[in-house]
Amino acid sequence: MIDLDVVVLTGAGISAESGVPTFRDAQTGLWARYDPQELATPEAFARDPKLVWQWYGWRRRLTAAAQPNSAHFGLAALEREVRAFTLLTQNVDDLHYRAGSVSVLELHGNIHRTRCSIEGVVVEGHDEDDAPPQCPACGGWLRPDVVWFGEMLDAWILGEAERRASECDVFISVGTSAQVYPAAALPQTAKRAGAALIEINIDDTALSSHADYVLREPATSGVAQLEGLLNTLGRRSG
Ligand code: BJW
Repeated sequence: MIDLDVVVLTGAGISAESGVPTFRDAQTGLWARYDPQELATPEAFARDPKLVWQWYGWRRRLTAAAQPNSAHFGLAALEREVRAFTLLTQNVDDLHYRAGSVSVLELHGNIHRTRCSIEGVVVEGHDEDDAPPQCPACGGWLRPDVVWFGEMLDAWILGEAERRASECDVFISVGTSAQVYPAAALPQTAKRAGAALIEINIDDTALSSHADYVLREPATSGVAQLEGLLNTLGRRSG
C-alpha cells in the first residue's frame, strides 16, 4: 500500500489507444467537415437536432465497440494500491468503469445515457433512430446526457472534484489538452494546495510548465510507470 491520496484527471488521450478519436482530433469519414466544438453545444442541438444526434450516434457506436486499454486497467489497479484514490474523467465513454475503476466522477456525463432536453430526466430504452427520439412523458427531444459548452457541470460532481483536488497529495493529469474549464482548473487547485503534479501526454499542454513530473509519452506506457514514481513520492512524504 502506497501511503498517498491520489487524484487522476483523464481526457480523451487515454482512450486514443483504444481507437476512440480525441475530441480535438480531425473527425473521420462523414464527420471530417464538422468542428466538434460547434456540434457539442446546446445551440447546435436547437438548430439541427438530427445532425447532433447522428454525430453522437456515430460516437456511441464507436465507443461501445472499443475496449479499455492498459492505461485504463493500470489506473483501476492503482486505485487498489494507494491509500485514497479518485478518478476524475472528462471522457464520456465508459472505458474506466469497464476496466474496473470504482471511484470515478464523470465530469462531462456519459454518452451512453440519454435524457430529456426539457425536463432533464434520464430516459432508458429508446430506439437508436437517425433522428432524436421524443420523451415519452413530455414529447421533448431526447439528448445525450453529456455536458455541452456553455452548460453547467453537475454541481455536486464539480464540488466533490474540487474538494478532492484540494486535499490530495498527488494529482495526475493523463491525456488531456487542459483547455476546457472548469476541469482544466483542477490541476492548478491541487498544485496551489501543495500536491505534486504529474502529467502524462504525448504533447506539450498548458499544464506542462506547472508539472513537477512530465512523462512525455502515450498513456499506456506513462501509466505503467506510475506505481514506481508514486512509491518514490510516498516514501518521500513519509
Ligand atoms: C494523448 C494520446 C495518447 C492524444 N496518450 N495523450 C474559463 C475560461 C475560459 C472559458 C471558460 C471558462 N469557464 C468556462 C468556459 C467556457 C467553456 C470552456 O472551457 N471553453 C474553452 C474551450 C476555453 N467551458 C464550459 O462551457 C463548461 N461549462 C461551464 O463552465 O459552465 C459555466 C459557464 C458557462 C459559460 C461561460 C462561463 C461559465 C462546460 C464544458 C463542457 C465540455 N464538454 C465537452 C463535450 C462533452 C461531450 C462530448 O464528448 O461530446 O467535453 S468539450 C470536450 O473537451 C469534451 C472533453 O471532455 C473536453 C476536454 O477535452 P480533452 O479530453 O482534453 O481532449 P482533447 O482532444 O482536447 O485533448 C486530447 C489530449 O490527449 C491532447 O493533449 C493530446 O496530446 C493527448 N493525447 N493521444 C496520451 N495516446
